[in-house]
Amino acid sequence: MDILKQKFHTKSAALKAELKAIVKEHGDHKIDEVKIEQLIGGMRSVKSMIWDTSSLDPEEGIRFRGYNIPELREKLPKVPGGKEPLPEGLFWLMMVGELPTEDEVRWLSKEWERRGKVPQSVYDTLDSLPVSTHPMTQFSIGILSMQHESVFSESYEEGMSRDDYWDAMYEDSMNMIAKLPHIAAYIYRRTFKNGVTIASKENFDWGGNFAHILGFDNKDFYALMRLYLTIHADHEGGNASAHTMHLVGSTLSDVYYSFSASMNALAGPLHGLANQEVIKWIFEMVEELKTNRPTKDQIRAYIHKTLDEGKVVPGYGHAVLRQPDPRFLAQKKFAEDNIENDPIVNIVWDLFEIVPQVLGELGKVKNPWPNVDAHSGALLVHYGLTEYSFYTVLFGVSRALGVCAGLCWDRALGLALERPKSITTDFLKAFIAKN
Ligand code: CMX
Repeated sequence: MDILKQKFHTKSAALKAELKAIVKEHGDHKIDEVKIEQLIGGMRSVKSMIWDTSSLDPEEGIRFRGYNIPELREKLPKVPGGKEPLPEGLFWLMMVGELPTEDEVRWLSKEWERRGKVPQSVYDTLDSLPVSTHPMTQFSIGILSMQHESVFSESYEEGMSRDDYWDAMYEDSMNMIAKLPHIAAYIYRRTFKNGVTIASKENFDWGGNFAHILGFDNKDFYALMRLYLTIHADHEGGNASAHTMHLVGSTLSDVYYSFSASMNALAGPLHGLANQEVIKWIFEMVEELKTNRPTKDQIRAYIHKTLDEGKVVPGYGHAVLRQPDPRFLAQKKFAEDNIENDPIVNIVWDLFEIVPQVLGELGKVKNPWPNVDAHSGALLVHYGLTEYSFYTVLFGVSRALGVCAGLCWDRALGLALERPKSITTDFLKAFIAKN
């Protein structure tokens, strides 16, 4: 058994026993109540699932196993001489709750390199789709087309014991994560670069190699990719892509079914697709104003126009956060450290000053601050990755780390089939009349 799997098994078996005892002793204690506004308003803040890999505080933002983003940037292993954390290290942390050593992270990079070969049938499936197919659709189909390789599904069919679910889920998760950059890069190159693909570098890290096979051989872009893949990985369990993974996986669907579904949730413009929408909206502004150095008054007027047309300002607002997203701030810091006077980055920074004022004046937006998607596109554009319909795929490759770690834990803890209770509007009206 490999070193990560061994540690995961020891830790998860202990927590499983603890949870069993908690249910036995405290199972009937209430932890939350549901208001009618939550029932109708997308279940905001209803405490209803276990998710240990990260947790989100409305004021402070995300912590991964207790570490915030500045702490991760400092403490996670890096490439020699590098400044940004390796996403492999974050996966290790989410899986076992401990910061990995340099050796452990190097082992994981090698392990994903070893498991990374994508079956030709996946590329053939992708090639059967029109190149105009949205990259997220291609990504979801590419993931699902690997399902026949699932160790979990095969073992289940052969009569696997419930005690072994975690083991098969670990194998599937490691295999799939290793392959995702290759599938994503293939989609990028077939869609935007005439199908000319680039061979992997040997003995390279997962994020650095992803940047390389996308076609961006620049050490700052490698660093950006490592940071990007780290900060997008997880945002506790209730967001749409994580919750979808958890829900679909709870039926004992394997990682390929679950993650393909998760990516279909990420593809919505109120969730991950917002990263494409932000840059599209900025490009449209630049085109309409015929300048990539608009004044603040011009930007303010453009925001008002967007709102007057009944649209949302992409990249702003959040269902849980009530402060600027630390993932936005981490990307801003990266730009401050590495990029000088880039017009699109400057627009993003001007928006950061103006949008919260405008949204605040509306009086209804609970969080007028930027989220992760408000900054990511400007950094990618700076390094030449301008094809914004691909951006959500990058988010998806990163999100796999958090939701796969989550799914391994779900199966290791023996969490149940998810099945909340729905009610009819007649039931609701009768309840109100009675109470
Ligand atoms: N622009 C305009 N109006 C906004 C807004 C924005 N960015 N954010 C919220 N509002 C509006 C809502 O549409 C809602 O209006 P109505 O009452 O007229 O329906 C009102 O403000 C209250 O909404 P809220 O409680 O503040 O926000 P929600 O929890 O309902 O929604 C979110 C959260 C993210 C869907 C919303 O802020 C939004 O649409 N933002 C733009 C899209 C975006 O950036 N999504 C990415 C989120 C991060 C991610 O998942 O990647």
